[in-house]
Amino acid sequence: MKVKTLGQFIIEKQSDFPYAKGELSRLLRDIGIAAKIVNREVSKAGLVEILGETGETNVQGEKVKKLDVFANEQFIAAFKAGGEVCAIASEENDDIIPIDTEISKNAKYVVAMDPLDGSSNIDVNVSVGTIFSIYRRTSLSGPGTILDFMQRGTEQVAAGYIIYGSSCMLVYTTGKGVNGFTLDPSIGEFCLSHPNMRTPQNGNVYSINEGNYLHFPDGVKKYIKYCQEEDKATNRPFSSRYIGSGVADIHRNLITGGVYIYPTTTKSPKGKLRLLYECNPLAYILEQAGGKASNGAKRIMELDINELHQRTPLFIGSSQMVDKALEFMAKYKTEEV
Ligand code: P6P
Repeated sequence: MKVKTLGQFIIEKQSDFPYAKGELSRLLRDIGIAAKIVNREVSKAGLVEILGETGETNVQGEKVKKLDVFANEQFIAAFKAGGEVCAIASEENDDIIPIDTEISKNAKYVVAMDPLDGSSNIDVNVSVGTIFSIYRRTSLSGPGTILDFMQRGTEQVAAGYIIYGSSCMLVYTTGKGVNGFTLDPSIGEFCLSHPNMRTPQNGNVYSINEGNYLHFPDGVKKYIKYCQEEDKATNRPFSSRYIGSGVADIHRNLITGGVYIYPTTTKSPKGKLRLLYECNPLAYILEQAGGKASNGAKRIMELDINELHQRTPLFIGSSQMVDKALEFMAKYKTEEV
């Protein structure tokens, strides 16, 4: 089979955007380069020097693992070197990172990212991932500002994730479908392995941390019981699959069909996942693959955003499964989401 690298694919698809003069293409290539470097370190994570914790905690109050810091630094360095980005928002940084270098003075884009999602799984060799979201800047010139990030998910220019698992995959969309690339370590290139990814309209996998069951909204409790009932006509009971690494769960469900839910809990009364650099990019990908993403009442990509690390409940995956869960949420609604 003829191999098509990420670089070849990006250039080929550039004609989809006649107005673009290659900046987005270069930015996507910069992401691919940083992903290869992070993957190399993640695959060595079993070695001592980068395992364990820095002892610091990030803005989420979570213990920061060295690989988190490494991944954050690699992507920031790649974006700065590429010159296409005027500001970065990262899960690892309280505030935005404005970029004001000579080569970025005409930068058109801002990037929001979770550099290493699921990092609590690093030490136990479970897949982790990077999630990124790209917007056109709204500010006119100079370094970007926080207002450049206060845009609804529908304004995204591109979004994607890298999953560092049994193989390293880059999955992204620029609004014309979803394509998946697998890293071939023998040539150090991401190669097109999953062209035009479509998620099944239905599935029989549900992903949720049932340890929080007692504190879930009634609609979620009822949906979980629905998933567990015997009913051959609808392939129930469904299978429960929850890795604890959102990118891994959502990537599996994208391919096999399924639904991932992180609802409100007492510990996370607004949900745990972040709207800007987790939910919106994942929502863009799932919608472009024929799936759906909601906060339990509203389309994720239409939610207003007014703070960088804003959290939201997330129901994402096969459209018919998300719809079913939303039916239960509407029927047993207790408060405005
Ligand atoms: P819990 C990882 O921290 C994450 O943001 C998602 O990737 C993952 O699905 C979820 O949180 C796990 O959270 O509370 O179930 O351990």
